[in-house]
Amino acid sequence: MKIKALIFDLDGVIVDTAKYHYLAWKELADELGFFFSKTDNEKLKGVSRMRSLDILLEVGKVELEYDVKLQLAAKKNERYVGMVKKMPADEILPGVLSVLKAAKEKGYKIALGSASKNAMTILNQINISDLFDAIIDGNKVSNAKPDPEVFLMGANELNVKPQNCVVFEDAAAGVEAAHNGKMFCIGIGTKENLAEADIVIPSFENFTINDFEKIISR
Ligand code: B16
Ligand code: MG
Repeated sequence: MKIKALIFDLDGVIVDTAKYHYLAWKELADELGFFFSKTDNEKLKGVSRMRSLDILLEVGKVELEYDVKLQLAAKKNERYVGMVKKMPADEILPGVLSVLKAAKEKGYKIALGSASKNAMTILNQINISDLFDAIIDGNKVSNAKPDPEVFLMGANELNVKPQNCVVFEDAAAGVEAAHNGKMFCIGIGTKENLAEADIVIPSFENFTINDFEKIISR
């Protein structure tokens, strides 16, 4: 593999925003009168905002008109953004910053490939937007993961062929998206959750660019 670019998912890879998503969704479920558990929240990882709402409503067995759903999604997002904007910069996950910087120094191109429409807000909040050569987020794509659009758009903006890109993903839908785009995928998490990933690492903690190069030279 001649790897020239690294594409990072955001939520769950660079920063653990899942906990804020959970709090905001749970508040909505509480208001609608049902319990939304942390286990249920796992199903929302990597999934778009409106699809997340549909999953939440399925859990609560609640059926609503589309207009109402739009209002609820907006309400949840307002609460979520309120929390994210208070997030301190040191919430960037351990090891991520050093891998990003080392990759850049070694001449790899770096892109973000996230389903989130709030990606810019989050990157600015943790002061790392300057490290990316391309930022593809939920505002730019029309097809959610597992569609490969977000990663293919990233490769295209970087001017690198998909087969020369590696994707870092924490969600099964994202791993599938990377593979649908013919990209090698390093899962961040557990083998149980990310069985389809080419290799899984628990996190970037103690992970170096040399470890990365060993993986891609196999
Ligand atoms: P927003 P990622 C995804 O981000 C999250 O994993 C998912 O839980 C969320 O619903 C989605 O972004 C949309 O986020 O409501 O901020 O647009 O993992 O693809 O970086
Ligand atoms: Mg993610």
